[in-house]
Amino acid sequence: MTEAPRPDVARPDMALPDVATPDAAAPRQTWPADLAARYREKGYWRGESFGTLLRRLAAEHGPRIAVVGGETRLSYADLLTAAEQAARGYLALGLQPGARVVVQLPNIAGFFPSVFGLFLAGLIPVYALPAHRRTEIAHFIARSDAKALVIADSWEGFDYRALARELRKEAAGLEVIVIGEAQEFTSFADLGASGEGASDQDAGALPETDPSRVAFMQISGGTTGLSKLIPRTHDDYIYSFRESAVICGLTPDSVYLCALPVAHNFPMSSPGVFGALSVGAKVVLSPNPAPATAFPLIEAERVTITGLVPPLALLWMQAAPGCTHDLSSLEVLGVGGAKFIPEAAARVRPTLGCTLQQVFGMAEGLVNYTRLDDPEEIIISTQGRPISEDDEVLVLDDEGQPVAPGEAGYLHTRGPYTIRAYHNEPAANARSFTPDGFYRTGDMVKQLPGGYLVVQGRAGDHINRAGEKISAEEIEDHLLAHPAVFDAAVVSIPDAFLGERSCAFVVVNPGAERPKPAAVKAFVRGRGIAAFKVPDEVVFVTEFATTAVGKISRNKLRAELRARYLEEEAAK
Ligand code: AMP
Ligand code: DBH
Repeated sequence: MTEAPRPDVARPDMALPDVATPDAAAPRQTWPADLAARYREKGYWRGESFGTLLRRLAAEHGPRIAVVGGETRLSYADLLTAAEQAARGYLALGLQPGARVVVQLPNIAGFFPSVFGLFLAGLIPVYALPAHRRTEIAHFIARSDAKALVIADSWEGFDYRALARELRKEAAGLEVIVIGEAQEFTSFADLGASGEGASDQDAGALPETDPSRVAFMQISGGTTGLSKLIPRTHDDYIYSFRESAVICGLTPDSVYLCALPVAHNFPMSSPGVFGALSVGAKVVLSPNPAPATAFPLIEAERVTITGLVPPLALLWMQAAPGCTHDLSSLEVLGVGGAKFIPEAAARVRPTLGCTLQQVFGMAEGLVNYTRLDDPEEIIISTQGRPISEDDEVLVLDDEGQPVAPGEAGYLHTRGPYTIRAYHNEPAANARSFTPDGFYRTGDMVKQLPGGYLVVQGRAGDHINRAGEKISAEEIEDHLLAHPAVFDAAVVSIPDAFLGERSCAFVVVNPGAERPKPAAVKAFVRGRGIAAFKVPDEVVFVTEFATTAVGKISRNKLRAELRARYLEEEAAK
């Protein structure tokens, strides 16, 4: 692997303006015309937007329950009414169709009316996670040129209004909309509440949306530097979750438990909350994924399907045997986000009494599933096969040549729901996409007969910590900001529970006093980033290896540090 150019972290808004469009920063996503025509012909892209989808669902399933979150139960009809009201409210605030709106919401029912409201208003959500903090949200706002932020008042002891106040210091015009107690900000509940009878006569006031345009932006876990924004169109994304719903056996009687953060691509779309809604099923939001929270919900709502990352699946398998809750309604457990080892996979059916479905996906597009009726051997030992027969998968060697069947190689892919470019990232785009439009996933896979993939590892330098991807480079940059730090390298260390944990190797400045590891961690956390990115371990070393020609590549350095650490651990 060649060393990637380091992005300019200090200037996240650096983008090439496009003079041809009025909104130069508007996200775009386009496929070559011949492929777009093919995807339409084959019925993948149906020309339905999220707004039209919700209207259709409300017409077909009106009184049925769509969303359960805490005490709130919304029918499909309720959801449409609330979303239309929100849409008018957003527009009344002066937000123009096409504008980006960062949405940072936990697993609460209000997620759905607020997001569908944005879709109906032609606004473009940018999904942040509840764990993100000042630095990350500021980056998303700057990179997307967002005009508004939608948050909850507070959640799990964190006050998101305080964060919004901080952000407003940098982005004075930022509109902040709060679900809950709004304080000085705009209350979501007041949006579009223009008095009795208003909704009927205003019903035609919402803009038309072109389904081939960008609907929202997801966040990439990021292999280098800061998270990149992933523009997904209505057509492509709706196809991915509509087909996922079929593959995952969803029917209107299904009940999907959203235990992972709803804004994450996996619980959002694989098949996720949108896949469930797309067939008229019921979505139940769990405030967190702990067995103590989720198990009572499974029993009370008769949950049939959910999705977890491997460490949580392990936790559930540990908790299930002794628990007093009736989990017998559970039919399918999707596990993905990181590699689920076969030994653990084999225990799912015996301990939880349901079918395991391995899910290997990425917010950039391609999603693979084991099929529910696959032989147990395939379910346990592979990460599934692609959704679509038009998902093109290449497994390539170091020279870019296809490997022999069954050999490990780099996974490249393109298809009807895999992006062709990140938003405003010329350097990353040149690196991550081939000239003929394949996405270089960075994953190492083996392809078995039938197209089943087995994930072997990956090429890039990120840490996959319980399904959360952490860019080594991003954390190294934060460490370098510490006055006592001369150099830093962050690597992944295999971890029995998390899959991987992060370890920061730090060289202290000559003359500086060596800080305590806890102080280094506190410093990184204090930089305003998500807690999951704070290094799990800090190891001080006297110097980093260099070669005769100067500094060795960071990838090599990280690999060496990791190898030395593992050797020392093994010798203990
Ligand atoms: P992101 O691009 O941030 O959405 O993260 C997607 C990445 O997560 C993939 O490219 C894989 O590296 C990893 N991943 C997702 N699901 C699995 C899985 N089932 N097994 C192994 N790795 C996975
Ligand atoms: O890890 C992921 O990003 C992921 C995992 C499973 C994903 O995006 C998905 C399914 O859609």
